[in-house]
Amino acid sequence: MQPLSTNDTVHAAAPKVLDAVIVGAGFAGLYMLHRLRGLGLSARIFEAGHGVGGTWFWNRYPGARCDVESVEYSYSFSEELEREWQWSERYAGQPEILRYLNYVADRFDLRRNIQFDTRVTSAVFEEASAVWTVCTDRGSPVSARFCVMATGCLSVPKATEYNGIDDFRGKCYSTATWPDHIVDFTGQTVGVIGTGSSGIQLIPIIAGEAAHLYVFQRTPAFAVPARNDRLAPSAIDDRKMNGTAYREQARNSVFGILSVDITDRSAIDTPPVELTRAYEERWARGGFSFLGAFGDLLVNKQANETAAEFVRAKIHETVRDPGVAEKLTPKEYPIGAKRMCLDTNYYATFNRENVTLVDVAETPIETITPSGIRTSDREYALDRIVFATGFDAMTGALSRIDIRGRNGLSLKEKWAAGPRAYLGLMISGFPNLFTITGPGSPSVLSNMVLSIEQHVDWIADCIGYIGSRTAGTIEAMLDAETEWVDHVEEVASQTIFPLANSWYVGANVPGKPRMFMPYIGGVGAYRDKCRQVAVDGYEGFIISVGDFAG
Ligand code: NA7
Repeated sequence: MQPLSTNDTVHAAAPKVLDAVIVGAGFAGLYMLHRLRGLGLSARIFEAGHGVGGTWFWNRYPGARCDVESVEYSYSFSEELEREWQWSERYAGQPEILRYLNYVADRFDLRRNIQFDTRVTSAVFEEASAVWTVCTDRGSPVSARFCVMATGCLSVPKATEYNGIDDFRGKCYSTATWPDHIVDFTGQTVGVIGTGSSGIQLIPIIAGEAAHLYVFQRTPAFAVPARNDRLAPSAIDDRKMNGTAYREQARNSVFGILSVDITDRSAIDTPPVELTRAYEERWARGGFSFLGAFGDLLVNKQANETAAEFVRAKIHETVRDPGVAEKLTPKEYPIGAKRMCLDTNYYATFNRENVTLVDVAETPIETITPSGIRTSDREYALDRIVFATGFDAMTGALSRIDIRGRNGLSLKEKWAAGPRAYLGLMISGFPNLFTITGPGSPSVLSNMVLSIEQHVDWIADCIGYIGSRTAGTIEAMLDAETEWVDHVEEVASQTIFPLANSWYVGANVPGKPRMFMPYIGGVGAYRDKCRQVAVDGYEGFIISVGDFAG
């Protein structure tokens, strides 16, 4: 491809056609920019925040921490970067991840092509010229041949479903848009709504500060110990010695996370004493390794129940009040079907005098009042309310942008019954538009950074290939897309994942069509499929070659 310009700067006054617009400056957008610049292309990132980091820029609530181990949840594309950066803990906290992404942005000189504080409002494909016109809330529209959505899977907080927030006299916070300063809960009476990963990380910390904390729980979560710690020197040395091999193994594994360490044993065929021993061993290890204890936990309900029972017993061992323990115990869905949480003092927090669990499945929240929260049986007077209520996952960020493909077709219309994409990478009817970790790819059921790198590399290679043909376009074929969407559904139906009302199926957002969005066929198998598609000349895609006007 002939680069239309190099060294694009965000202040360039003259309107022009960029090679690519990238939306979002998180893990995905930063690496995408680096790869495209490496191809000699002009690219610009638009980023709504005033810094890099994506979800790690916004989710700065106390206790925010990644649940995938730091040595795995990091880029592998640069050996120099791997050598230079040293993680301090087994699981990196949000501040450290944000420092890392800032370091990456500086290290690879990425900021000069990022326009911060700018939200993309629309992206429209102009058929005559085969370019995308991208509008933002700041400045003139920009045209680009390729449009890459690096918008994140968990980046749009779910809208609040309760009335009365504006009348609340205290202060409200959302974990997903936490202020950029320390929020002090000392002496306050606080309510936290939501007990997913964010709530579970935040609750023990607020409990340590607040005069009283009310936890409003709708669905209890399964949580296993995180066992976070400083990274031991031996672990650091081991990574230095064997890091490259570990990365390669991870790329060919099921989740892209080696520490899950899935065995091929079946829980069904294992005698009870051995089952308990295996679960105790994984419980002591900490993290998602718990779900790797047996190979059938995520595909067989009966096997899964043995792990669920083990965790239920642990909750009852930890929480002194049996009534509270019972309310904290999940019974309605298999363990892992909703994202399992990692516990650092979460269950134990309910032994504190200043913490009260409010079961809002039993007594639903009716409204926010000027002085607190009213449930069906009483009002709770509060100084602060924290919403840890989750995200419009996987599709939220895309549906907020008015994206229009061929014949003015809007993505919202196309996805009215649920998201449809080929390999989670491209959408039929939307040429030259790529979605990094889009629906139908392993994404949130994998190591996000590893999956991001795989998508970025595939997209960069594809753009290089298409770009070498004069002003060409690439677009998913409808048949290939349909076949892939059916395959994603079929694979999911053989697992326990669809059995919960989770955000994986869109069940957390009222009115969102129910559809299992991530691909659970395995990161390794998925990579092979993507690689083969490319090797076969982009099988399942239509490539148009030609001179378009403009
Ligand atoms: P999650 O996992 O979606 O958790 C949200 C929590 O908020 C969950 O317990 C929800 O209960 C609860 N919730 C949501 N809406 C309401 C309302 N209206 N009333 C009461 N409770 C509500 O989001 P997180 O931010 O914790 O974690 C998201 C991901 O980030 C996580 O999986 C990791 O991958 C990182 P529900 O289960 O819907 O009954």
